[in-house]
Amino acid sequence: MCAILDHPLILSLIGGVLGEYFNYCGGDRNYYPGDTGWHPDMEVGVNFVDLDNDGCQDIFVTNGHYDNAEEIHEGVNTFSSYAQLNHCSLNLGDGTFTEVSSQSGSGFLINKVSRGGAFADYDNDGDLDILITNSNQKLGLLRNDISNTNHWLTICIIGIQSNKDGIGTRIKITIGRISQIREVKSGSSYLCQSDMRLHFGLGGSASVNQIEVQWTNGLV
Ligand SMILES: [Ca+2]
Ligand SMILES: [Ca+2]
Ligand SMILES: [Ca+2]
Repeated sequence: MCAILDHPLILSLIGGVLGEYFNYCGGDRNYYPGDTGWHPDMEVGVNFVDLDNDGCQDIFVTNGHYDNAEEIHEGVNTFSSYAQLNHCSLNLGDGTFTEVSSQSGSGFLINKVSRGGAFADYDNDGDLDILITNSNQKLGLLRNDISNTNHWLTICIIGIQSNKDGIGTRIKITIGRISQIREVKSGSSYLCQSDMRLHFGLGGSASVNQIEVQWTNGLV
């Protein structure tokens, strides 16, 4: 069974927009929103991240089979491959996604046994970049060159009464009638740690109307 189905957040979304994404998650075949066919992928790491700073969470998926290469070679699993391609779908903000992996550069054309994804703006140019962990293979670092004019906001939480890293702190920003919520986490994806600074895409807005901080001790 695919690990993502064990996550209560994913379960709550299956009946909604993302139901399309998880039509079949038996470990061998999946369908990416905006794409036209089934893929023999494992979806080991499913990550929600705003890669184009438009304020809508996109989906980045790391793929690589659990069955080892020898089992697949001997015919135990004849449908999938051990190494697989990773995938990215952009959120169009209207309840649909478009699958953009084939237009996203050479980093998406490499078959590896990927496990997890970590996200940080490592070059501090305002967009989130992607670090990919691969089983018994070198890491992958994908620099985000999407280069649009969207604005962004990055918030670093430092606790004084709550824990120093602010883990569990929830931030809500509001622009007009639209709000976004992020929570400081100490781990994400499979055995990965993303930047603990919270990153918000603001789209065309250069400012926000309100920032609300809900600390773990209850203070707001
Ligand atoms: Ca986005
Ligand atoms: Ca960047
Ligand atoms: Ca960039």
